[in-house]
Amino acid sequence: MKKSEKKNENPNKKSQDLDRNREYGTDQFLTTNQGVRINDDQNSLKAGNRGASLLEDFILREKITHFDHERIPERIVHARGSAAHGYFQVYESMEKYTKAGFLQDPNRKTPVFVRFSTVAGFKGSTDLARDVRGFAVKFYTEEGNYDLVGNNIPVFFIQDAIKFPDLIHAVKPEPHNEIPQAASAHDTFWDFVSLMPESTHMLMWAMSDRAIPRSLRMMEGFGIHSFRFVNAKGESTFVKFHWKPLLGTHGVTWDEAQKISGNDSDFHRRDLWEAIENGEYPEWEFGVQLIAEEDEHKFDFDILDPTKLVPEELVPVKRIGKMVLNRNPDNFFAETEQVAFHPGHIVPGIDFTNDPLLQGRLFSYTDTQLKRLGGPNFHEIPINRPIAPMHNNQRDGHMRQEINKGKTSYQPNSLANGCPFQAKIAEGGFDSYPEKIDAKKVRERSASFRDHFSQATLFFNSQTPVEQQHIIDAFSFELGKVEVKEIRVRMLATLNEVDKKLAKSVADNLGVKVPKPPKQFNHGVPADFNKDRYEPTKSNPSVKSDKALSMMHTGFGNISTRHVAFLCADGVDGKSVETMKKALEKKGAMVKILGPNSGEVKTADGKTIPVDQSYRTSASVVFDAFYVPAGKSQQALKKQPKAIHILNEGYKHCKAIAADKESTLLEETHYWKIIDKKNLQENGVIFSDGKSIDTKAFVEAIGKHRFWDREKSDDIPA
Ligand code: HDE
Repeated sequence: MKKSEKKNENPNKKSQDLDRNREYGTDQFLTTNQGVRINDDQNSLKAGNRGASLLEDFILREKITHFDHERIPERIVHARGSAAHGYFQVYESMEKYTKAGFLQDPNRKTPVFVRFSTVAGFKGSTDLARDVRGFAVKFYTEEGNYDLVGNNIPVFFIQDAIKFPDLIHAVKPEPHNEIPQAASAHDTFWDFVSLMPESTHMLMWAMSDRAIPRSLRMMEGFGIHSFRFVNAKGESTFVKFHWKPLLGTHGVTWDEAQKISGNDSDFHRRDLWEAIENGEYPEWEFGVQLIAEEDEHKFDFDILDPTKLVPEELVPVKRIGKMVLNRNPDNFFAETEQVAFHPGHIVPGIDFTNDPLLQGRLFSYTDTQLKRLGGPNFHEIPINRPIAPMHNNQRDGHMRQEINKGKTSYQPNSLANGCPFQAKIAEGGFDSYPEKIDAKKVRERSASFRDHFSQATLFFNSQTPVEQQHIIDAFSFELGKVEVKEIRVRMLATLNEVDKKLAKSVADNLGVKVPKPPKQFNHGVPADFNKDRYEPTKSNPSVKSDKALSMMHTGFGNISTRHVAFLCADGVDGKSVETMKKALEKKGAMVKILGPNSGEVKTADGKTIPVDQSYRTSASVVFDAFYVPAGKSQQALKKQPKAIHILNEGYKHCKAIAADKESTLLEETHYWKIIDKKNLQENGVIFSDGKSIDTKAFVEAIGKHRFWDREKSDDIPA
C-alpha cells in the first residue's frame, strides 16, 4: 500500500462526501450507460463480417457519442494546472479579528483542495514556462466554501479589471499564427506592458526566478488584494494573505527551465504527485498581514492598489496556521479540471475591499464557469459542492442533479412554513461589512495609484546580486525575442525609472542605448483627460529594501523530496551506493539509480541493483544533485558521453555533486578543468579523494539548493 493511502485511513469530511460519487469497476460487468451488460466490446454490429456497420448498434453509438463530447473548453487563463487534497488547521483562534469558523479552533481540520497553475499556456503546455503560477485554495468549511484564489506573486500587472482581457490577449499566443505557446517573450506582450507603466512592479517579479519555480511545493502564495476580516462585533481589519512553503522558496535556472520543458514538460505535476504518493506531504504556513481600519491611509501607497505589496518590514506576516496536502485526486477531469474557484466564495468573517481588480474578478469567475462547465449547476459537481448543508430556491437548469421536494421554490412562502428560512447573523447568516460609501459615479483612477516605479525599485534593491543578474538576464532574453525594436527601446525607458544599472545592462545585452525618458509613459489615458493626471509619480518610500522579497532569505537546509541521481554502471561499489542512499533517504531525499540500460547494474561483489532510469531516458535537469559512487563503474562511464554530460550540466546549473574515491570520472568533465580544486566543498563538490565520502557534507550541500558562484564561470559547453 502506498504511504499516502495508509495515512488517509480516516478520510476527512470532503473525502467522505466525494465517496457518494466514486465509481469502482473492479469485479463488475462492463455495461452501457443504461446498465445493459456488454458481451462484445471489440466489434461493432455489421451486415456480414465485412459488411457496413448498422445504425441500430446502440452500443457503438453510445460509446462514440460520449467520446465525441469528452472535452470542455479549457480555462481562458490558468488552463494548465495540477491539484491535490489536504487540510488546514489554525494555530490559535483568530477570534479577535474574524469570526470565520475555520480560523477559530486549533482542533478543527478544514478539508482543502488546492490547484496550482500556469497562466498563459494551454492545457497541454509545459510546466516550466516563465510565468506567474496560480495558487487557488478551496476551503470546505463548516460554514460554506471559502476560496482563496491567489498567485505565487503578491502583486498584479494591472490595477483595474477592465484591462484584464487586454493583458491576456497580449500575453497569449499571437492571434494570427498562435505563436508562441506559454511564453511572454513576444511582441504583443511587451508592446502592451511597455505602454502600461502600472505593470512595471509585477514585471520585476515575473522576470525573477519566482516565475520558474523548482517545485510547486517550493512557492509562496499570495491573496494579492487587501481583504477584510470581520469579527463577531462587526469590527473590520484589513488583511493580506500569504502562504509560506516549509521547504523554502526556490527556483531553477532559465537554461534549466528551457531544457526541462523538453525533457519532462510535466515536471511540476509529476513532482507534486510523487511527493504526495511517497508520503512527503507539501506544507505551507498561512500568514496574515493585519492592518487596522484606521491605518488605511498611513502608507506611501494605496492598500487598494493590487500593483503594490505591503512590505513585511512595515507589517510583519503573522503565521496563523498550516496547510498540508496529503492526497492526490482520484480523477484529473472530475476534480482538477472541474473544480471551480471564485474569489467571491467567502464565508462570514471575511469580506471584500474596493480594490478595482478584485471587484471585477467578482463578476468574472461565475461567468466563466457558466461557459466552461456548461450551466448554472456547477456547484453540484462533487468537487465543488460544499460540506455545509445547502438549501435554497434556485431550481432547474442544465444537468440538475438535486431532486428538490415540495411545491414551493420562492421566499417568502407560507405553504412550506417559510422554509428554507433565513439565518440571523448570530446563527451564521452572512452580512456584508457596512462600509460607508459616499461618492460621485466616475470612470477614473485614484491619484494614490500613480506611483508605478517605487515598489519595482524596492523589489530590485531587495535582491542579492545573483538574483539581480537573473532579472537582467530574463529581461534581456524576453526583450531580445521582441522583433520590433521600438518596443524594446520603449521598455528600456521604463526600466530606467526602476534602476539605471538594470536598464543599462539590459540595453547592452540588446545592443541599444537607454533612451531619454519619454514625453508620455502611460498611453492608456482617456481621450479627453489631461495626460499628466495619469502619468506615474514617485513617492519617497519609507522602506528601501526588504529581506522577505529575496528568495535567498528563504528556508534552506531541508533536502526532503530532492531528487538525487546516482551515476552507476557494472562494477559499481555496492557499499558506496548503500551508504549514501541510506544517508540521503533518512533526510527525505529521493534517490534514482541511473544505469547504461533500464535493467540492472552488477555491483563489484556480484549483487545487482535495479536501475530507475537509463542514461538514454534521463536528463541532468530533472535532478537536484548527483553522486558518482566508487567502483570500476567509473571506467565504464567514461565511455558514456551522456553520463559526463549529466555531470557537466549539473555543474553548470550550480547543483551539489559528490564523487567517491577513485573518481576519475570527474576528471573527464569539462568543469574539472575550471574548478578551484582548493575550494571544492565551498563550491558544492564533495570529493572523497581516497577517503570515505562525507555523506553529511553532501546532505548539507544539497540543502543549500544551488552554488550560484559557479555561474560566473559560464563556459561549460552543456
Ligand atoms: Fe483570475 N481568472 N482573473 N486572477 N485566476 C481565472 O476563472 C480574472 C487574477 C487566478 O485553478 C478564470 O475559473 C479576471 C488575479 C487563479 O481554477 C477567470 C482578473 C489573480 C485562477 C479569471 C483576474 C488571479 C484564475 C479562468 C482581473 C491572483 C485559476 C478560469 C480582474 C490573485 C483558478 C476560472 C483555478 C482563473 C478572471 C486576475 C488568480 C476568467 C477578470 C489578480 C489562480 O474567471
